[in-house]
Amino acid sequence: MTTSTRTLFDPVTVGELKLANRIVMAPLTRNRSPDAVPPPIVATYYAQRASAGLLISEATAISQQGQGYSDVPGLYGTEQLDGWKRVTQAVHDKGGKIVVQLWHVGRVSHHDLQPDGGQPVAPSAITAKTKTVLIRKGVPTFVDTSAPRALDAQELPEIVHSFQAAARNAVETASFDGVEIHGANGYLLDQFLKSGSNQRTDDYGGSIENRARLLLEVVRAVTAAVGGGRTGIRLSPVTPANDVHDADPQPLFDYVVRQLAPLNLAFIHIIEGATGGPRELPDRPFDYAALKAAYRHAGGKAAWMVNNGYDKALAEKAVAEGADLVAFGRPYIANPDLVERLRVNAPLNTPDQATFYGGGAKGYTDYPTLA
Ligand code: 8OZ
Repeated sequence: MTTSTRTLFDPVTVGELKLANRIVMAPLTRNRSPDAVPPPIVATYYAQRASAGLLISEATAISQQGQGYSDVPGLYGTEQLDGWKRVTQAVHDKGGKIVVQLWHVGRVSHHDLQPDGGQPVAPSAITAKTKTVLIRKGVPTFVDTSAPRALDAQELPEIVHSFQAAARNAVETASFDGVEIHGANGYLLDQFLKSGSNQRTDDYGGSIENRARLLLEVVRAVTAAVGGGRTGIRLSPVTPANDVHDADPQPLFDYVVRQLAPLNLAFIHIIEGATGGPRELPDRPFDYAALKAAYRHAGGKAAWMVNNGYDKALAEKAVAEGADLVAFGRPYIANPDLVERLRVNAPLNTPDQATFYGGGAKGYTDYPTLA
């Protein structure tokens, strides 16, 4: 539950987490973790941003099968967990809170990144018209994703287990404050949800209930391991990211949030519109107020986190109208002291697109603070 004060800068309790303010650093893929291990500079980067009420880590693979881009971090090996431990320690030393985003990319991968060079996995054998990033000789290159194979239903419990094990390791071994399940942006769980990528005829395809089944199994397994109060989920009802599309998203997502209501999650994180793009899509209308109402009417008490294209004015309006948390993505790349800048209405540094994915300190830990 949240406190009754309603400004961006007030402390708020979210599940088990006591946050200093309502400003969240959104998950941002930066491709600076060779061999899936976050090196020390990653700790520096997150610690620089620790004044956010909550940091959500970049998407982090729960298994090698769940990996889809070069040099993104993982949570499935000892060295990976040690690397993350360095990050959580640095953030906690600055008084910050950090959750890790649990990621399985599904079909958004390349065979070079898969175990034994095999095909990526998906609900159905439909190739996504999208690109992934491979870093070749240090140069990030966008390449087509590889044709996936359809998962056998018998493989799904192992995937649920991988989410659960990653969550447990994240909290118990790497000392994260919690986890966010990546259910958005056209990755595995979103691929199952949406009719354009899920043409299964078994218990995991067809009806809304069936398409939502894997996501809900994952949420139940993760909350059983780390507690609902340390678990959030990110959803993107209408994003076209990674070539996902649903024929009728409103009843699908209303159903999903109603099912999430009894699980006592810490937060529900909604991407409004096209991820990193327009907040309104004329060909994909969606009623976010109705979504939130469906969740609250079903008894859901999690903090409601909104994201996509927010500036201070829009964020203040959202909070005044009942959003509990606002996640900022791109502004956090270039403004480690975003909370302070928003507080004093300071100008924001502009992020440099050329250094988003891959590389070292340049465009990563070298953005200036006000002081
Ligand atoms: C940008 C580049 C690579 C991955 C997402 C994890 O969209 C991502 C991502 C974003 O959720």
